[in-house]
Amino acid sequence: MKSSSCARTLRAALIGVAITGSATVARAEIKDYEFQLVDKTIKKGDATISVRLVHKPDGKPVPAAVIFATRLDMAPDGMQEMATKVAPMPSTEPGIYKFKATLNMAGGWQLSLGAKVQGETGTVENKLVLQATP
Ligand SMILES: [Cu+2]
Repeated sequence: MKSSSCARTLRAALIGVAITGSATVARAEIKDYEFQLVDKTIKKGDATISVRLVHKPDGKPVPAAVIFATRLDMAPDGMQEMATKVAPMPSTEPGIYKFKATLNMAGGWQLSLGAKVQGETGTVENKLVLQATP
């Protein structure tokens, strides 16, 4: 009698853990996605910047996300006010997103990106730093 009520208590405790655990996973899911630069170094001038959106737990590329490039500026070199336009370009590779930009100065550039992923709530937001070479 005593041991079976113990088992019941334990089972209830385990169910509690399982529910708490899955709630944590759901909240953390958008954090499982990140942008990665395909090339960290790009020649200055008219450039094509390619980024990969990946689901970190399995490393898989994420196609069909809604991407918005918010800003490209020279903040890494202390020139936040030096910004340039970023225009999305078509990409043929799933999970790869391309942008056209004029990097008119060699040095560090920061690309701020956002994404909405199908089936996930929230927004992926990353800042990527690339180097423009002379
Ligand atoms: Cu600059």
